[in-house]
Amino acid sequence: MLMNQFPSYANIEYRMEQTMRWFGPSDPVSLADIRQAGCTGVVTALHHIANGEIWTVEEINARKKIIEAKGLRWSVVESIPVHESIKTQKGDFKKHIENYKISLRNLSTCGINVVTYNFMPVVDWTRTNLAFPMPDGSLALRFEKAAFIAFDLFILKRAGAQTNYTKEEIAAAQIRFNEMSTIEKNELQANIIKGLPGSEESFSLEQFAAALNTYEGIGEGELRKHLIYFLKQIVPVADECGIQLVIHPDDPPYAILGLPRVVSTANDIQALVDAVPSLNNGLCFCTGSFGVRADNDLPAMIRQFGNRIHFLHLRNTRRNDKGDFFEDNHLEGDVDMVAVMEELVLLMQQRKQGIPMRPDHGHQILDDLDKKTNPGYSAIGRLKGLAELRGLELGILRNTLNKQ
Ligand code: DNO
Repeated sequence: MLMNQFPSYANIEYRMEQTMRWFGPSDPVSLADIRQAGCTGVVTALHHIANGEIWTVEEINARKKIIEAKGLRWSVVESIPVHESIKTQKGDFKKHIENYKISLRNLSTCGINVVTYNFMPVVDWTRTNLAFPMPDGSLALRFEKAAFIAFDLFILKRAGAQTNYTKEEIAAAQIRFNEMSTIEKNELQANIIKGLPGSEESFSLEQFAAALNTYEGIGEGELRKHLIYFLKQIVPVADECGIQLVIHPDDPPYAILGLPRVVSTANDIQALVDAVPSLNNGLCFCTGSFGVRADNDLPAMIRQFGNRIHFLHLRNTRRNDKGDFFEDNHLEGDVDMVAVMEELVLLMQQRKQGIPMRPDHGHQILDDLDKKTNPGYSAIGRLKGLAELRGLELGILRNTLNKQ
């Protein structure tokens, strides 16, 4: 193919489907904003429906209509949350699994075929600081280990927490706690227990402690067993109605607060694949979550699980040797985004399919610094990430296709 015959980005057949997350009609970022960012699709959920309840065809169609009226498509559901009872296998968890199946069938009836979920106990994604200043004055999200441990030991005062940390970690947390103002302590607590955007749970400190206690006796082995049980129940339904289920990895990708986590590494994913091989037992490939661990080789993971990656979250993180990380610019940080994109371009050409992608999070920059935004989900920071990723993909595509 000659350079000057190269199709424009929009006309390339197998490439990422550009989407952004939208939190529904109350999101300060509008569907028009998302469209102007160059997206054709939206990632959203029926956040007003209580966790564990059925998503009816009427509710799904009503939301779909709003999206389509703005010239966009509802590409991916993120998320149908998994009720805590399913993770602990306590109480009426069987009823909640049945409800989940009905919601999947209803989504399929409405023509929506990719569904994201996670299996993190009690808390979804976790950060200690939602406004970490970058040298250029923009604000980023950050996870600071000493602050997190300080919350666990000195604010939550979780029984037995001392045994989860080394002496050095406890000492660092004590120093960090001593230097915190009351405002900072309150913010830290709220960031961890009030729920970040998209996590459907919000707790008081007492409720939080009680929720953690429901995991007594549930270690990694049990949690994995419960997840596989859940998959064995829902994947056949997904197969039947043509839904691609995609599990989101743990964020951060290791155990926190004494709770097990089982979706953090390639081995974790492989265990799920071995138990339930259907390709509808899929993966939301979140580079920001997996990328926090130096032992996760992201390009290799794309090669290993490529045929079941049905949704992409592209974002970068930068870690230090203390176990802290912050969310860096999309093309900077520990994730080699160029290598990741090269694998993804290859994968989509091989599969002859585009994969929906959303630029995951973004810094607060420019006008968004003065606006009330959902942490991580400001318009301009995400637009910047999206534009960079789209350009990177086009450059790689052009190179790859010109060689064919
Ligand atoms: C954070 C998000 C997560 C994700 C869920 C999926 O920004 O990526 O909240 O939506 O873990 O269930």
